[in-house]
Amino acid sequence: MSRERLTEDQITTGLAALPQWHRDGDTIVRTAETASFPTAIRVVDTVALEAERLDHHPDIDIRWRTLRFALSTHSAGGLTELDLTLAAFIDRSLAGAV
Ligand code: HBI
Repeated sequence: MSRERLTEDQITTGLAALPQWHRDGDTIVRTAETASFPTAIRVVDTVALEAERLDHHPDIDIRWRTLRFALSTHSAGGLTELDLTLAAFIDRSLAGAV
């Protein structure tokens, strides 16, 4: 998967399919309230395995049941297809956990 920095148009198009995420400069961010702390940790574990598979890792903040994910491609200095792909995976992992 490409680590080429996305254009503004590509980012806008990509975020249209990710309504739970918002742009913060070169990062996209999502928070979610999960059903319980163990549920939150299970989501993080699922995401961690996919992050390893993609060799692309989110910043994750865990506060009781609230998870905050932040994605950016550090090596590209901005957003890439990897960020959008992992964001969609995180959304799927959260479905049924919130
Ligand atoms: N995760 N978010 C993010 N950004 C990167 O540039 C990155 C990563 N995980 C591993 C990784 N890069 C390695 O492929 C090396 O580029 C460090």
